[in-house]
Amino acid sequence: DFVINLLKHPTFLDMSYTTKFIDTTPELFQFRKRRDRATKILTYIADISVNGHPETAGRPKPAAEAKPPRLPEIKGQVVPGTRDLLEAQGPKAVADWMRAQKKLLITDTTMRDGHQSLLATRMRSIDMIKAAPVYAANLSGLFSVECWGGATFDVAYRFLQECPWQRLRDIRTQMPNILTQMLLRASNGVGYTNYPDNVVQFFVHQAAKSGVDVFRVFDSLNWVENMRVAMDAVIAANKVCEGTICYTGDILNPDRAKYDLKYYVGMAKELEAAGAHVLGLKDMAGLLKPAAARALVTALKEEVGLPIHFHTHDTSGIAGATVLAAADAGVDAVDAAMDAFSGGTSQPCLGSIVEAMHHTERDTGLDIAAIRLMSNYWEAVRHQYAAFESGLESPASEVYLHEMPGGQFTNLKAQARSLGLEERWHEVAQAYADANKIFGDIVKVTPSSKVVGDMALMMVAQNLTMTDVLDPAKDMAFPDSVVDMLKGNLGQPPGGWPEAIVTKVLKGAAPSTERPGLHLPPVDLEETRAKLSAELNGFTVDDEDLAGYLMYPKVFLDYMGRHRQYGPVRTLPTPVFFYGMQAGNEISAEIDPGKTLEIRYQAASETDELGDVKVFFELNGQPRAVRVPNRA
Ligand code: BTN
Ligand code: 3PY
Ligand code: ZN
Repeated sequence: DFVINLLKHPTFLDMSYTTKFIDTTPELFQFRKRRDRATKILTYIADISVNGHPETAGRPKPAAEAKPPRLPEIKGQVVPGTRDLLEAQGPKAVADWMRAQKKLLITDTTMRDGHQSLLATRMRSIDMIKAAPVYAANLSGLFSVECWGGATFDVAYRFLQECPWQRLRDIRTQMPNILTQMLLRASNGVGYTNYPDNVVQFFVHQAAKSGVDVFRVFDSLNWVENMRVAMDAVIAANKVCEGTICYTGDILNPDRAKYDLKYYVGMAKELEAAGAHVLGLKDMAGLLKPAAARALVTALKEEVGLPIHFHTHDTSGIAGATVLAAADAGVDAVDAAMDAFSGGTSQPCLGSIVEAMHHTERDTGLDIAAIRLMSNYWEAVRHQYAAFESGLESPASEVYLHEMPGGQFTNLKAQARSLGLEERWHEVAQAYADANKIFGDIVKVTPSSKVVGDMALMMVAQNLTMTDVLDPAKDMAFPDSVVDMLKGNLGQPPGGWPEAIVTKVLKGAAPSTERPGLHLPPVDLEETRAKLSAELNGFTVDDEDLAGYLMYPKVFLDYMGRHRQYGPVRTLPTPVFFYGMQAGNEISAEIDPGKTLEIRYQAASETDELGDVKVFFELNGQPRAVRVPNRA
């Protein structure tokens, strides 16, 4: 098939090809004959074994002696948990129960923010799905497991070659008694831009159907007006709506009066009036200091009738103290990551919080031995992702200067590296703080944080100071994201955008101050489905696929293209997915419930005259060979 494609290709026929032709002409590999899924997976393994995975090239490798992750034993029956309460009595009953009981409730963030903040969001579904039944049996006292949303949606399709919806369904099935939780960027869905209202509604509806129980809904500028569509959709789905405040600044600092106690209490009341069941307090950068947490939680408990769920990051190294202060002040639930996925830009340490509360009024009731064993599993999982570690070595009080979200920190560092600015990281941190001032001191969280990051990188790369940027006489080209934000396309920050920078960036054009969704026409869902299906040669596009495509059209199509070529690679063990196999290795991959491929890697040929390598496998005891191009 390959040779036929090659011989018929116009570039080949007119002899204009170069040595790169085969590598740069993917249609040569589009064979008419449908290959079976086993062959596709073997092709993937062969390709990675011969060429390496593009994402791990040049990165640190897992230690040779690293042990495979071992799951803790299941202890006893699966007993009813928070999910059973939601199913039986609905979201209001969950909120009432949270307030009425004394324990400090715990959300485990390992499967979402933990790896998003430590491993560039690269944890694969298989490592989570295996853990889910152990959570159900041994950790049924958790309030929730955050395992979806944020950056995980995009990264699953884009980098992990797997379907985020399937991950959700599988976790849900394997862990039926604990609430699942997602992070939703309100009208920005799980993307970086405002979507039409009906797309947001469709997405929430599908997420609820596929298995999300608790939706933490936030807006990247804290604009409640821009949160209502998403919040209403969650409420309509009869799921828990956690209307969320993003915390920035410092309520104890009189020089940061824009975000003072009154501001947060006011926003909390707006969220309560908007119908939130739970009040989320999202400290995405880890800026809330212990004394401020005490004051803020106390005030919110007095002024608002909702249970409060606190989320923070340990970038500064003192998030544990903040959690304890919040607990003392009566916060109802807190987020933490399993020990092996905690600390640094991630959440504070779950096991240590449980220990700290033990034998106090607010004992969590969780089994510390079960937590330790679970964390041992996560520790071994983390070792498999050595390529994605950030190398951040210690806590950093610099976070109070730049205020970068934990989930952005390592990403921005990688972006700086790719621009040759890694040596100038501390300048980037300062420029990030300056860019924030230029925009009038805003909340920085996806997607507004990305805009501030883009601005900061431009300032450092072009040696621009804040004065340069604000100078009306000094002409410059701003990043697209900055232009878009100042046009009003992410919404309005408290007090509006500063006039001078808007005038300069928009060159006098008038910005919009209305809710972006007000002017985005609804998408015709059925027409989009039909077009997408046609583009995919008649593939049946279900609601999950459609919702994925609506969030990320190109990312989704690229995913589908690779899926056609490589098949269900999500079923491969993580080391094989990233590094392939070597002669003598043997693995199994369960491609459907009960249908398992036993794969043994035998040998690889020399590269032939077409530039291909032939790789020999044994598949369920039968010899199989596949041919892949050697791109090395
Ligand atoms: C990715 O693109 O990062 C994940 C999907 C895997 C794509 C495969 S990896 C082997 C082959 N070489 C490439 O450069 N892409 C495909
Ligand atoms: C996300 O939106 O992905 C975040 O983690 C924001 O904190
Ligand atoms: Zn977070």
